[in-house]
Amino acid sequence: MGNGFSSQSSTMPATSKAATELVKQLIAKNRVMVFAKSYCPYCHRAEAALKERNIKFEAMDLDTRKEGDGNVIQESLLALTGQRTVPNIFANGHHIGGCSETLDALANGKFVELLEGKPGKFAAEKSDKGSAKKGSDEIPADETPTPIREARM
Ligand SMILES: N[C@@H](CCC(=O)N[C@@H](CS)C(=O)NCC(=O)O)C(=O)O
Repeated sequence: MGNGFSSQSSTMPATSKAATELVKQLIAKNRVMVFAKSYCPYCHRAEAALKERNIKFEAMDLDTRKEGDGNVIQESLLALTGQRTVPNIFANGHHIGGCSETLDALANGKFVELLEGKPGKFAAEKSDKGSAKKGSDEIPADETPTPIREARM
């Protein structure tokens, strides 16, 4: 008790649980979510490609988090997706991959197809905090957690 994460039966540390929950929320609540690092050229390239196509996205730089939990978040991303590197990009709840996969998916139409199609498993895993709007899979924008930065450039 005390930190809101106690009494879980899993062996995962509380901090990892919190990070995993945050990651899932961000993926579920943002049509396009980019986990990045501020100095990462692959991240800059992928974000530029999204911008070029007027695809709006949210991004989080793991290396500049005031909370200092970037490494834990990166571990959570690895556990969820099998991918450790950044950028780690999601569209409509689907894991796209890194920069290369994103550029490929943008070029061959798969990205937009996933974006506009059925929500992926990460969207479906959004936590139910009791504020679900009836009959809607849309995620209320006002529930987006805070630590998101504006798109670069
Ligand atoms: N092939 C990957 C390369 C991505 C990559 O190497 N990213 C570096 C940062 S620039 C990375 O994540 N390194 C490991 C780390 O920062 O923990 C892609 O296309 O996204």
